[in-house]
Amino acid sequence: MISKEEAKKRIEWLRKEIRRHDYLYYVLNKPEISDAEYDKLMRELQELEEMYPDLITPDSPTQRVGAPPAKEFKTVTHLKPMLSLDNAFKEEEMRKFDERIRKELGKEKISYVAEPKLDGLSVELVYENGVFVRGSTRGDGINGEDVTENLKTIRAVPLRLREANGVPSRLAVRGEVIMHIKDFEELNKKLIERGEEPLANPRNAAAGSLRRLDPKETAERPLDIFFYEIMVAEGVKVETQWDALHYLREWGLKTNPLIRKCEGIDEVIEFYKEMVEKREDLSYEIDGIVVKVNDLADQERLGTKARSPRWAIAYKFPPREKITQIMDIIVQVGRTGILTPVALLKPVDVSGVTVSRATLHNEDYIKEKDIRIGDWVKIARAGDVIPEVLESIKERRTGQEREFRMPDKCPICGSHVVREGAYYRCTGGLSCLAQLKRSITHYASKGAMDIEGLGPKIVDLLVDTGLVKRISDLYKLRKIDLLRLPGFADKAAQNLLDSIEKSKERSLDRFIYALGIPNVGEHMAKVLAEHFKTLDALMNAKEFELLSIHEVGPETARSVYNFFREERNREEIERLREVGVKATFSRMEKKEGILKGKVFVFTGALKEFTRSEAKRIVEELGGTVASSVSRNVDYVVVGENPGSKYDKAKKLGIKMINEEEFKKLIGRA
Ligand code: 9MJ
Repeated sequence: MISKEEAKKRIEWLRKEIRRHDYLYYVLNKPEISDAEYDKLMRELQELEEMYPDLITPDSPTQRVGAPPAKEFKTVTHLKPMLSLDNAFKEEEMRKFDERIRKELGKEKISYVAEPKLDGLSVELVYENGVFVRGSTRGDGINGEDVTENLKTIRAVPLRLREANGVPSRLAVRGEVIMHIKDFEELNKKLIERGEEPLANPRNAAAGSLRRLDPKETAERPLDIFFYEIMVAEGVKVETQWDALHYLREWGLKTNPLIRKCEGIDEVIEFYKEMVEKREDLSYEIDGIVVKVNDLADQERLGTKARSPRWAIAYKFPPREKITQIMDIIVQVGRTGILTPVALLKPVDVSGVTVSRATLHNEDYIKEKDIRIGDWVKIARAGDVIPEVLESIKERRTGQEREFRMPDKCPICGSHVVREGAYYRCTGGLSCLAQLKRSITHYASKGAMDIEGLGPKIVDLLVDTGLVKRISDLYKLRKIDLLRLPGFADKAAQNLLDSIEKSKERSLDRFIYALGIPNVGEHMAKVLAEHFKTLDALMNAKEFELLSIHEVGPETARSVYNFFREERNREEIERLREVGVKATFSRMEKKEGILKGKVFVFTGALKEFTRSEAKRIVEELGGTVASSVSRNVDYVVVGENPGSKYDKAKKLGIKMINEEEFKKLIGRA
């Protein structure tokens, strides 16, 4: 056993090293080690702390989750009021804002800082001598709720500041807690699978997740944070907002890389226009920009009104809402059998995208909002989230509208429908063709077994003609079967067979994800593969063993365990192995990829890949993807309708390639 003296030294080294990697990952977005290597450092630290519990300190990276559930949140008075912002919607209002400030300060041109306005939950964090001691929600601006333990579970919140040129004896900072759109969608999928209410949007999801009384539940929710304001910094002189952002970054507090210093209002308006476009590419939601006078002495002179500063304003984006009519309401059956009512709409353009369907979530939602077939309704689209019906406009009713009823039989297979919480579920399992089709589509999808050419349309054909009755049937398809199908020429048939054949070689983590186990997304599948190394070990794992894995919560452990207790799942896995699916563990070392060290930026739409697919491919090959163009970038991949990144790349003389060249680089041409 290692002596206490040695353990202490090693613990200190490990903590420092883990903090350094957190900083590289969260603030600089330039990780140096793989997730697995990071986990190894964490595990070693945990083991040493278990051996010598008196060496545990509250700011140790292991202390993120551990506090017991609270009965209620305590009230905290903020060190300084957390102000809200006035809104502007038009360029004209922004020019007036600028005019007023120039007049009051007697300056010709104002230096501003323009920031994307994150649509999340505002929080205050207090650090004393570099250690995180308290965090609270905005509340009414004066008093908020103490969510210290919950904030600690967010990995991007440092428990200790980086000691770059010293830290303030007391620091209060403001930031926004957000949930990324992809995480929000995965969370909703999970909630639906468990028969719980899904959340309305990423903002509500972030707020609801942070305000769980049990910090363990917050820890299971993927939250992120950006910092944007220093409220108090004792012992440090900060002169401008631009410097403040610089300090935040130095102390290890992540700031938004898109923030820009603008000289004069014209540059602010230029930034706004760029962000309107950029908004579509971001992984999180923004609802405008925040414009702040850069000079803090000037801010002081301008002062505040009752609740909002006179030196800042929110310049909001136009709402992504439209009014249209519901032509019909149909019911869709998802991969796990959940029935979702979907409104078929008279097509409308919502900020550049034609929308002809919108989700109605569930029967209760329709009842509560009294939405009927034939109603005129307000619909909204937010980022990549499926459009939803917000409300019906009762004044426009003619009396011809019809109420919607949930069917008591599955519209696809006729099986019984059971109610689970707010949801209805078809009991047909994989004998329901809708569930079977969606399971196969998921199995073949890019992040899973990546069977090129096996999209929803072909899956429909294969299932409807009876060629495929279960996933393993894919591997029994013959060319003559495919040639009988409409639209299949010799080449297409051969290509599909080839890609099905190739999928036998996919790695264990992809196979685990492809199985469609509730609560197991791409990341969790990697965690499980990394831990168990073989499919058999995973299949035979006991629940407690699953639970002991860092990152695996009780829901996931139970769901994985139950999945492998089902005889029909084990049988199907056996059949897949018999036809040659290997699902072997392969360590994906970032550093060995053919794109090792290369930095990519994407602009414009690609034909064959979504942004997240392209990003995943680059990362799998060892490269990284940046969100903006700088001198560090090696390639800018230019798709259709490129944005301002194109011009910037041209200015900096960075190599630009088209989609075809990109495909060659990644070995897919
Ligand atoms: C958001 N929501 O992103 C402010 N905000 O500053 C940014 N909010 C703010 N700044 C002072 N970037 C009051 C609110």
